[in-house]
Amino acid sequence: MKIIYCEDHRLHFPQAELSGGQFVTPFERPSRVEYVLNRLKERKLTQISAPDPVDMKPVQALLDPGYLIFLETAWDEWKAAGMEGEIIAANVPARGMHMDRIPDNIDGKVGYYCHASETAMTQGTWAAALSSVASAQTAQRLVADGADSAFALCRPPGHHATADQYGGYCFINNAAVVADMFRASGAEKVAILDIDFHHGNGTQALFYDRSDVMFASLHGAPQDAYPYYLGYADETGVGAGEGFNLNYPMPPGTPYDVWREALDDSIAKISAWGAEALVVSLGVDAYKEDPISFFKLESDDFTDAGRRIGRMKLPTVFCMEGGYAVEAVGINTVNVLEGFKDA
Ligand code: OKP
Ligand code: ZN
Repeated sequence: MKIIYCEDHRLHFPQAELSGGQFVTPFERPSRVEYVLNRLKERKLTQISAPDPVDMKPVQALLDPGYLIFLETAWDEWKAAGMEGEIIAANVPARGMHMDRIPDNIDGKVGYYCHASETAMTQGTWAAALSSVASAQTAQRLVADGADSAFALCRPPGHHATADQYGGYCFINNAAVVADMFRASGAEKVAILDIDFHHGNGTQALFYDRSDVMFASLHGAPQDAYPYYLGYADETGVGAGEGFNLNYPMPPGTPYDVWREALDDSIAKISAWGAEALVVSLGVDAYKEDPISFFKLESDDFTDAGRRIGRMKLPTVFCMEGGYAVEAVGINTVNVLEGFKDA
């Protein structure tokens, strides 16, 4: 399996994440990628290359133009306004306020384009986010050109980012861009399977009214887990998209046998629909030791999950999402890929 990775991810490393009322070192940190790279090498998966330059057209086609300009210019505006620290959203439009009037003040703009203030932006965030989506795009082109599968070692992750909001460590929705590129390269039906512990709210929102991209997400129930305000089972799509959004919220302590039933159900639905290409939002934070999650998967379970996904025999692009038990992130991620290849 070809692996695409860009070292520019390191340009995004905020000092601080707001967690439990304190600033802590972000859980989503550069070393996560190093653990995955080391494990890939240990397992002799060495077909690793850098991405081609980012192609902004598919990104612009999917996302809000004002949001993209914001991401590109926010740091300079923040500094020009005399802000001393990293960009952190301190205000967001709440119930009863205007949801569609964009302030001129950068502090107001940040809140408008952000949905979760744990996520800081820095000088290098935009470049890192572009390098992440570039890896996803290069992986997509390899698969569209005939490879069975490819793994984009994306960082920062993407599945919480919507058309016009960042948060949950995500800025550009890599998996969504890949799905749209599969549509443009001829696939009529594209599925996105999100096995990250957290609900892929951004991906759901981007395709909620569409019948050409099916979205399935296995995640911690919103009553108990970020992103809290989306991810219920009764969110099934709207208009033409009705029936094409599948949510599998699960409670604290969920073990693999329960999680696997959800996985099998999602796989059965994607297969029965006749998807022609698959994008996997590959987070490994369902792992039992993950510091910010509450499922109970063991490392071997990720191999089994990969095998089940591989049995679909679909052209597949994996996009890295979350996973914060850093020492196990490499093992669990590569287990999914090896299970997939072994199917
Ligand atoms: C991103 B991905 C820690 C709370 C963290 C945000 C989680 C973002 C997860 N105090 N809340 O889906 O792995
Ligand atoms: Zn996650």
